[in-house]
Amino acid sequence: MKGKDRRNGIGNRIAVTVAACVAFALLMAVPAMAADNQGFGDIAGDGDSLTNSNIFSLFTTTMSLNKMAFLANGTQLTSGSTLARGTEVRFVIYIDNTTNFPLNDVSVRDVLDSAFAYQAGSMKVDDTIASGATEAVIYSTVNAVATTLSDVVDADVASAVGVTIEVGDQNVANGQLDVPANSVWAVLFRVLMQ
Ligand SMILES: [Ca+2]
Ligand SMILES: [Ca+2]
Repeated sequence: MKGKDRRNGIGNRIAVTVAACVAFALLMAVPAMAADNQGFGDIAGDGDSLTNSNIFSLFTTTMSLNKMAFLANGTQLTSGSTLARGTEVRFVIYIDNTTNFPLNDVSVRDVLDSAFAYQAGSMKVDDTIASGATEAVIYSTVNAVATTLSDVVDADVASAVGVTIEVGDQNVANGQLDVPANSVWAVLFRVLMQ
């Protein structure tokens, strides 16, 4: 179920940008695509005098942005749950970088519906978890981070201004967000249901 449910009736929206590309949250990872590259030529016009280069293959894959929600006691919520007004919810957005290379210059945006009141000073991030971790481990790790980021736009990677959570520097002048190779990056913030 992780991150695959788009039916968020309260209209909470996520957008992500990786480098120059903008994409909405994906249902699932796109299978890896292969691309081959090979050079060939000649010597004095004689192609037989110069063999073709080896074929160099590279693969691409699309990363997925995932969202989870938890109660303050750690109970994971399913999308569509009904909560009493005043309930604290901890949202977690994460990317599992399954590649052997870092993701450079990632940005994430989450515009909160008016039913969610962002709790000032509640933003935490973590990128220390190995790729493939369970959602329970991702939540418990980022929830246990002791240091919160500032809500203002400054040198750290995240901000919460009005109803808009911004991570990375594509839309505002936060610090740049890079996700290490073979690692999960996660952000957690708290809201109260209105
Ligand atoms: Ca900040
Ligand atoms: Ca950037």
